[in-house]
Formats: sequence, C-alpha cells, structure tokens
Amino acid sequence: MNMSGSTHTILNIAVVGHTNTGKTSLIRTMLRTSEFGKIEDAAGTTRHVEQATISVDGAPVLNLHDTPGLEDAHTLYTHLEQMEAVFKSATPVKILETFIENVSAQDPLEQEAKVIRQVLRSDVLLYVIDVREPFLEKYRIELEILTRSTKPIIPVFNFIAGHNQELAYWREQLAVYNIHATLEFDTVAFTFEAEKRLYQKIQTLAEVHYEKLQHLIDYRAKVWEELCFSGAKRITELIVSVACYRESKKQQQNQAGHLDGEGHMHEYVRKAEQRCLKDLLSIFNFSEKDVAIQNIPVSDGQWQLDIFAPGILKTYGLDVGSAAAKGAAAGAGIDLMVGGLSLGAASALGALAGAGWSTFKRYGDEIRAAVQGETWSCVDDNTLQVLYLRQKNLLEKLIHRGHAACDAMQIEVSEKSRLPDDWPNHISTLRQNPLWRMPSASRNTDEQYQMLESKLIAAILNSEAPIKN
Ligand SMILES: Nc1nc2c(ncn2[C@@H]2O[C@H](COP(=O)(O)OP(=O)(O)OP(=O)(O)O)[C@@H](O)[C@H]2O)c(=O)[nH]1
Ligand SMILES: [Mg+2]
Repeated sequence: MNMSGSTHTILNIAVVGHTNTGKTSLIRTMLRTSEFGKIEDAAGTTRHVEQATISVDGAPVLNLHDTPGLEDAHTLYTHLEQMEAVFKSATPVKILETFIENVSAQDPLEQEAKVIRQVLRSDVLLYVIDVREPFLEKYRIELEILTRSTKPIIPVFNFIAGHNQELAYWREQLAVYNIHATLEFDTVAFTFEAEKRLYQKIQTLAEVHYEKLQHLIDYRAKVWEELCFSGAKRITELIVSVACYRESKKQQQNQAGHLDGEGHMHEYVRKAEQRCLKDLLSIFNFSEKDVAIQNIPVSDGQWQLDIFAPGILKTYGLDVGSAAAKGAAAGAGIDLMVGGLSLGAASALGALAGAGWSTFKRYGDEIRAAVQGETWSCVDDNTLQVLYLRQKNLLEKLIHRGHAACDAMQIEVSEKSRLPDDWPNHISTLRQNPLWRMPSASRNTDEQYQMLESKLIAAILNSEAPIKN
C-alpha cells in the first residue's frame, strides 16, 4: 500500500455518503490497517479527501478516496437547482462541473464541493449507508445529486448486525432509484466473503479493470487462507507442546521448597499459552488497539483471566459439575499412568528385557520410571480443553476482523466452540510421545504425528474454513 502513485490506469473509487456512516472505517478495513484517516463517532470527522492505494505485488490496483460526509445535501441541491434555472441547456454533469469550478474556499458549500470534485474524478462510487437510519429526505437528495454524476453507484450497507428489518427497508427504497446491486459490509465484523463480493460488484461496473481486480481477489483469498492455516497450526503446536509435557515426580520432590511441581507445570502452561497468544496476534497483524476493538479479553498482551483461575471452565462452557465431582479443577495435573498410557509397568519391564535400543529410546522414560518406581505427572484434560477452546475462540475473533471502530464494542462471534472428534485419543497419543513437545525433523516427518496434526488443524478450521474461489 502506498499513499501516492500514478492514477493513470488505476481504478479510482470514491467512498461517499452521509456523515458518520463509516466511510473511513470501510477504507481502513479494505486497506487492512487502522493507520488510515481518523474515525470518530461524530459528524464531520473527515474534513478533506484522502487517498490510499491498494496494490498487489507492488502493482497498484485501485485508489480509494475517502471523502468528507455530506452534511448539507439540501442546500447543495437547492443551489444546483438554481444553477439549472440559469444554465437551461446544460446536462446535470455539466452543472456539477460548473459548481465545483466556481465554488470559493469560504463558500459554505466548500465541504460538499470537495466531495463532488472527487466523485467526478472517480470511476465508481461506494455509497455507505448506516441502515439504522430511516430513509429520510436528506438521503433521497444525496442520491439525487450523486446520480447526476452518471457514475456507477454501489450502496454499501453498514451497521447491519442485528438490523435485518431496516436492511430490507433500505433495499426497497433503493430499488425505487433503480439501484439493485447492493452490498452488506459490516466494517467491524466483516468476513472475507463480503469483501470478495464487494470487489466482484466493482468488477461488473468497471470492466476494463476486471483482470486486475480478479488478481486482487485471488491474492486476498490466498493470503486469507494462509493466515487461517497458520493460526490453526500455531494453536495445534500449543496443544501438542502442552499435552506432551511431563514432569517427573521425583524432580518435583527435589524442587520442593523452591517451586512445587504444580507451580512448575502451571508456569510452563502459562508461558506456552502466552507465546501462542503473541504469535496469533502477530500472524493477524493485530495491534493493541485492534485487540480492544474486537473485545478480546487481553490486556498488555496477556489474557485477562489466568488459565488456572477458578471459574475458567465455566467461561468456556465446560462441564463444571462433573469436573468438580471428580475433584479435577483445571491445573490439577494428573498422574501419567492415569493419563491413558498404554505401556503399563509390567509391559515396560517386558519391553526392557526384550527390546532393542530403538524401543528403549522411544519408551526410555517410562521404562526407567517403571524400574525406578518413578512416576510422571502431566497436564490434565480440563486445562487442555480450556487451552484449546480459548485459542479457537480467539482465532474466530481474529478472522472476523475489521479495522473500524475506535471504541471497544460487543461483537460476539457465534459460539461454535467444541472439541475435535477423537480428542481423548489425540491427547493420549500426545502424552505417550513426550519427544513431540518441541518441533523436530523426526517429529515433523512422523506419519502418526502428521495425521494427528492435520486432524487438529482441520478441526480448528472447520467452522472457519477459508473461502476458496
Ligand atoms: N457497530 C459498528 N460501528 C461502526 C461500523 N462502521 C463504523 N462504525 C463506527 O461509526 C463511527 C463513524 O465511523 P467513521 O468511519 O468515522 O465514519 P465516516 O463516515 O468516515 O464519518 P465522517 O468522516 O465524519 O463523515 C465510528 O464510531 C465507528 O467506530 C460498523 O460496521 N459497525
Ligand atoms: Mg470519515
């Protein structure tokens, strides 16, 4: 993205509409940055036309022009009518041109003139509408004026969340103006699908730019898919590293007085989750500001609720009753033998007697543990479930991102969280493979590992499957 550049063969899009409808927000979302312009819940935030360019591989595809909101369409309309009376044979476009040529800097209509000037220089108009507003006279007049420019208009419905009725009403009203190709685009909680439709609409209205726009759509789809995949892979890595973690009870005893065993394990889990959070935010290029916008319960880069806080199970919809009945709050830690280890002490001894070096390497810890009467402790299932659900929930928020608002607001992405099929088996497999805790060539090429990893990634993505073209 660059803020200048030749406008020669580039598609020019003006974002217009009544004041405070989310024009600047829409542009930020399209640019994937919260650095563009100024956003406020007040009229007249944008005072001048501002331009930004969307490029693919360094090649500019389109210019977006943010415009000040139309505040006084009524006065402008009256003015244009008066001009019409004077220049009887002039076309509506000619009248608009004459208007902008003659307006002075002190003119009360100077703000409106800036908008009209940009409209006449652009190929397509995105007309942003706050659907919560009734279709008042002022909007009718705005549309009247804009259609005089003869530029294609794409109405973009904003603030759509929870306003279906109003949306239907707006559609009806616009149909009266022969405008049928409308778009819904919530700039706060948008999806890639909505953005794709926006570009496709523009494609049909600006045929000469078809190829370039297609290139942009394909590029954005690819980036989107890669982002979702990287996010899911990172979460899988967290689950693997925590489920594979184990601590020798002996070690715990030796460290008594320092940090007890549980303390160690808790620290390990906290740090692993912390790193995952940091990575996820950075994969999706989320700043602290974005975190607040999406209402993610994170402060100073840390989860507000500690992973071992009482009540965390309930927060993530886990079965508190049965967990409490078993006396197993998150973070209790479990004895490895209880944790589904297939290799009991007896078979361990058998293995020791008959096994070769490779078996010993693989089961060495357990065998040694069995021989020396040592047991291992590992992270309990409740903790793993909370970890999984919390990151999955985060990923959903990161995926439904916008760069719109400047105040934190409630956008609750539907609660699709559930555990993957086969979860107990996956966890049990991981617990039996402590060496998978860290990425390594041998782990990453292991067929069993690859299978498990791809199943977990697919489960994380299934409700958020990246859109393919
Ligand atoms: N809930 C919700 N709020 C939004 C959405 N889009 C914008 N907003 C909020 O609406 C207010 C106005 O947004 P802006 O982007 O500044 O609107 P604008 O049309 O550029 O305003 P002017 O420049 O003053 O004409 C801000 O408080 C935004 O956070 C949306 O899709 N949903
Ligand atoms: Mg603005």
